[in-house]
Amino acid sequence: MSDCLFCKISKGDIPGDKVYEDDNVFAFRDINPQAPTHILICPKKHMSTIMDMDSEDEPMIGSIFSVANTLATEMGLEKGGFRLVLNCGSGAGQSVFHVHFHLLAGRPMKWPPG
Ligand code: DGP
Repeated sequence: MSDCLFCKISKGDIPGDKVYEDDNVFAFRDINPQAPTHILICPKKHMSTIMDMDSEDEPMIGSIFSVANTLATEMGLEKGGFRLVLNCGSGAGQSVFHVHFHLLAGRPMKWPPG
């Protein structure tokens, strides 16, 4: 989508500190980190929220979990634990309407999240 911030980062039209990219998924560091490690993992396909998903998107969403696994392994996050979070809708805190998972690590995590 031409006016989507994360689509622009995906295409390299605006800068993003990318840590992973393949044909379907990309990941980059959050501009406003909420933990020592804060990475956003996104599908390249533009979807505003997971409510736009259909069954053909299931493999791609599965790939996002594989990317989280890969990054957590590469960055040594498993021992300290990490959180994978998706906000759906402004009421849940979503501010950028391109599906993304937050990978957060490096500090104690509280439950339930605020
Ligand atoms: P959410 O609130 O769940 O929609 O998360 C959006 C995240 O996107 C938020 O943690 C801040 C981050 N963000 C917003 N604009 C930019 C940007 O231009 N670059 C990067 N790297 N992250 C951004």
